[in-house]
Amino acid sequence: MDAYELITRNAAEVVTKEEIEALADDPDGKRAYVGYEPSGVLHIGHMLTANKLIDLQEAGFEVTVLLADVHAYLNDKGSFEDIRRTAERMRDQFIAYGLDEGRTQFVLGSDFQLEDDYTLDLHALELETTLARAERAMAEIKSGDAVKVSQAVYPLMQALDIPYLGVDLAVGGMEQRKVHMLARDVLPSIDRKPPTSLHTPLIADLASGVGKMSSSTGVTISMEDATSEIETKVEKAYCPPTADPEPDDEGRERENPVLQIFEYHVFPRFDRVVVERPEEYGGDLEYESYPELEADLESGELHPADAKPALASYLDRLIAPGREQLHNQ
Ligand code: IYR
Repeated sequence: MDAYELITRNAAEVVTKEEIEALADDPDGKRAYVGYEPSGVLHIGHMLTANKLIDLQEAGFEVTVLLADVHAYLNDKGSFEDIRRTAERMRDQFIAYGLDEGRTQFVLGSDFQLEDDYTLDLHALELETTLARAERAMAEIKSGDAVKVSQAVYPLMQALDIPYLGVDLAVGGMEQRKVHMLARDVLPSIDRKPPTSLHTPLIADLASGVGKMSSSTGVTISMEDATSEIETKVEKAYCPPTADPEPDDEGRERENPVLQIFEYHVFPRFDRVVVERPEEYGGDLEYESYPELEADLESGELHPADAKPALASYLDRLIAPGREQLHNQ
């Protein structure tokens, strides 16, 4: 796979294609980052962007993980002390998950976001941005219903992180895209260049296939889950024999989360996927790429009842090192 393909595989969106092509021409020493609000333990959402960081490391990039303690605080995630403690624990879980320890720089937001220059640049961005724009950027990030002043400061700080961390590429889930678009528009006003970004897809709710999977509203898979919990959650997952299900009774779009997890979590990390099946049902199936598995599910060759235990077993393998790490913490 060439560098451009590796950088962009499984991305829902890149901004812009030309800028990513330029990075892919000479990726060595380029730097990419993802920021995470420290909270709880790693879950499948963190793991999706981490998979992209692993792709980028393989393509030659240096990686920064921002443990965004100040952002979590602004988003009402708890006391600053608690958030800091959670951040320390997350670092070890990312390494256990597979980020290259020697080539991943972990930075706490509070290490640079409270400096004078940063604060003054932040105020300059505040002058350039309407409250309505900041609020729109936060629509899929903010917690709670009420709009607080902290939520208007939040996306501007996220924009400013990009030049302050000196990164060439900002990575995030699709829910981050409006913040990155705001950053593109507003950073030139303080003589910084508009950032290049890459957004990973959102995985649908496991049980219904509707909306997006979220630890606050539905079932998610986390590093805390025991093998048996993963098996049960996947067993109950929505998995019609198609990658393109019909909308539900209320007309809401649906996805097949089982296939999405195979595509975005399993195939990027395993060269070969084996679905075990008793001899009388045709014996084991082997796949070297996601489209082959999708085609077999759609044709009926692969039954959801066989695909699900295989998915649970690969997910278990992906989270086992992190689970171990948690037990040792
Ligand atoms: N908004 C992210 C957290 C975050 C991301 C980046 I990239 C930053 O520079 C700062 C914060 C979230 O929703 O978790």
